[in-house]
Amino acid sequence: MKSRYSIFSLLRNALSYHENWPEAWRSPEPKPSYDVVIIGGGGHGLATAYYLAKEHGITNVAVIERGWLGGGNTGRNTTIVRSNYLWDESAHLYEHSLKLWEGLTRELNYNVMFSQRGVMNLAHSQHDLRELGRRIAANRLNGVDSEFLTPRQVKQFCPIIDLREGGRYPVLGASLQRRGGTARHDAIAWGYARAADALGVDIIQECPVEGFRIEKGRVRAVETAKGTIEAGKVALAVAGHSSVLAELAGFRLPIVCHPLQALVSEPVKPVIDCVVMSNAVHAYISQSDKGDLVIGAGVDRYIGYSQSGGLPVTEETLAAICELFPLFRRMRMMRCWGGTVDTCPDASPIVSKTPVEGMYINGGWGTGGFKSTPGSGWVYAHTIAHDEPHPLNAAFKLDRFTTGYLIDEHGAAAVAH
Ligand code: FAD
Ligand code: PYC
Repeated sequence: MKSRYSIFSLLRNALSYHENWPEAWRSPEPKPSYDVVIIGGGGHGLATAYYLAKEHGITNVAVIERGWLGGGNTGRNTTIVRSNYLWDESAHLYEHSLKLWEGLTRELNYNVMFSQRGVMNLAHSQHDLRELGRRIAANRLNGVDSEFLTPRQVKQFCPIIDLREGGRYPVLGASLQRRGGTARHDAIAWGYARAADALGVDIIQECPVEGFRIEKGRVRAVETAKGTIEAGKVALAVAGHSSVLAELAGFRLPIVCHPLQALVSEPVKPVIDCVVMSNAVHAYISQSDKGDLVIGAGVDRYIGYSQSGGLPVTEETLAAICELFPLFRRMRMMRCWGGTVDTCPDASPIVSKTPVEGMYINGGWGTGGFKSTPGSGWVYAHTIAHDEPHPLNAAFKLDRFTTGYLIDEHGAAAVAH
């Protein structure tokens, strides 16, 4: 790998007019059979493949993607990374992920542009203040960096925010996780894909999975647009399509899908060097290295599989952004898009075995699965390799919706839904 990506090859490629670049991963035809077939070539599926190969020596693995790598929510999100979740189970899982983020560029030898610029969550009411206060205390008990900012400290940390009295959304304080930040979403898919491919994983794009062969309660094969592929184990990592695939396998999930949308502005010089989120006003903002403002909304209340979202949500979000940041009122918006987020009743994910033997599910990350990509892949690989969850994901089982052991993270999700 070293010689392929040396400084000389970097120079050669830089001067090649973007022609004859080596492929970052192969595009093989599927083999008749694999030890593990992972369905879904988003960050979670690709990270799982990488950690299966790297941590568990399982390399006879295929990742089957119906479209292109990262074309789902991985390439559609606003890239916020943080670990300030309320309950111990979540804090440990997301913090494990954040620690992996901190070494990921080096681990993958791929610049994932992880920028720990700090994530601030605003409080606009006494209720918000109490929720943030409780969460900051819980975070600190779990060793997760988290601090409270007074309005004056909010202004110091983010000088362009408007805190004048009488605003529609008065800021009474904020939580700050300084180790939180943003990353490049495509890079996470490409980096894991290249590293998994180098370890022998087959990545197969434009290959929708259309069904399963299940015999005596055990999965034996997946039916795909490129034919039947036998599989020792099958791992779902299809985010907004989890329920669709589960139905094909004959079980139900407590997952509801909503459109979640985002938009970017025209690029401008650096003006905001942190991430600001406000659950209550359904808006969050950061600035990309290219200069665009990256703005996101709360979920659309309507259930659906739309990847575009709707104007009423965009209007509400931009109204809030303009109220909090009046200097953005004259900015032009360039593009908006949506993704399909798979939400569980407790706003926590499922990383678990399923009622079908040999089949596993990783889904329900809803509005917050980008930050967890490395950690999720890591624990999912362990679960598949050992046929048992790792202690970090033991609580995120499918049966918690019948045992009642829910992990309610609606507050920490920080995106209204
Ligand atoms: P995906 O990237 O969606 O990958 C699933 C893949 O499965 C897709 O590529 C899809 O094509 C494939 N697939 C589906 N059906 C089939 C089939 N039948 N056969 C084969 N392949 C199939 N999270 C954060 O932590 N921070 C954020 O700031 C953030 N912002 C967001 C903003 C928006 C607008 C959206 C939509 C989401 C946001 N999220 C955020 C959530 C985050 O994007 C997701 O939780 C995460 O990316 C899910 O990754 P994934 O790999 O599971 O899913
Ligand atoms: O989970 O931090 C998050 C998030 C931000 C925007 C969407 N999700």
